[in-house]
Amino acid sequence: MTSFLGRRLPTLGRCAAACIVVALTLWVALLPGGATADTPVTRVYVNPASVVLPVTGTTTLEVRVDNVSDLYGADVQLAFDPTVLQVLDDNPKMVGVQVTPGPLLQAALVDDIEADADNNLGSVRFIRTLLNPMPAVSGSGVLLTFRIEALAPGHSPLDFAISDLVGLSGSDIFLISHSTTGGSVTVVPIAPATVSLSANPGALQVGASTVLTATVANNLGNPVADGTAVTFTCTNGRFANGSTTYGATTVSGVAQAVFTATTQGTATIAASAGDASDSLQLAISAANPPQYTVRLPIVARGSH
Ligand SMILES: [Ca+2]
Repeated sequence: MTSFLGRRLPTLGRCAAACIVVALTLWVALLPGGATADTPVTRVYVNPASVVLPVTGTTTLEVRVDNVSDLYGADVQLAFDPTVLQVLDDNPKMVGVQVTPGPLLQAALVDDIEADADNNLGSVRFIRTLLNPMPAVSGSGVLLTFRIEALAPGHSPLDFAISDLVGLSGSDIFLISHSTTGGSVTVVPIAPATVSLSANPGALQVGASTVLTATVANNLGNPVADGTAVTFTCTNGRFANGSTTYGATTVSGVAQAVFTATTQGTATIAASAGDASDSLQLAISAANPPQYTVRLPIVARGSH
């Protein structure tokens, strides 16, 4: 992929950067892929490499550069799945979604060509160069940081679409050979944290039915996602499927089941979702005795 740094720098029009620009453009053209014969000891990677977040969870990721020598500019692009996560804005005062430069490529004179994210395309782009007469930097450090929020369960890679490091040594400008290691984000559903079970009516006779309502909330106190599985169990009766176990799923955090009492006594009803559960007891009384209509024969008593 063509280096955006190489394409953009010539348009800057800054005298300080002019010599870098011309040489860089030539070097980018002469060194396709940035490969050199040197053994790569420099490393560009996402840290931490792997994170697991619940839906709505947030965390900060960084792009680090280790063991670099004479670094003068960088152009990196990370690709992610925008249906799984989004990048949060680090600078509300600017239009767009900004990421934050790290300390590695900091100096009194720098040019931030791009430091933002596109949450529609699923891209983070960071292009920055030091400006003459700032000296090149060597060592290890954070190139940029960005914050992410988990949107929906799934898995998103954080792959480097571009990772160009530009070095300056004396008057030589060159691409720095390095390895790149992307990252990954796994988003998991928020687990049910509480189940609250109720019955209406709360007492019944043998043969009568009651509606059981299980309200399931997550650890944030919000209704769990629609379709969360809830399992009802009972004694002294049966559910609408004729069994003592009934499976239902939530809508707006609520799942329901119909229980019919079959045996006088106390029925224990339970509902569970994930590791959360609740139970209640229902008093079941004997059915009313059947009502009979008795027709007595009418005996005519006549007079003689
Ligand atoms: Ca912004």
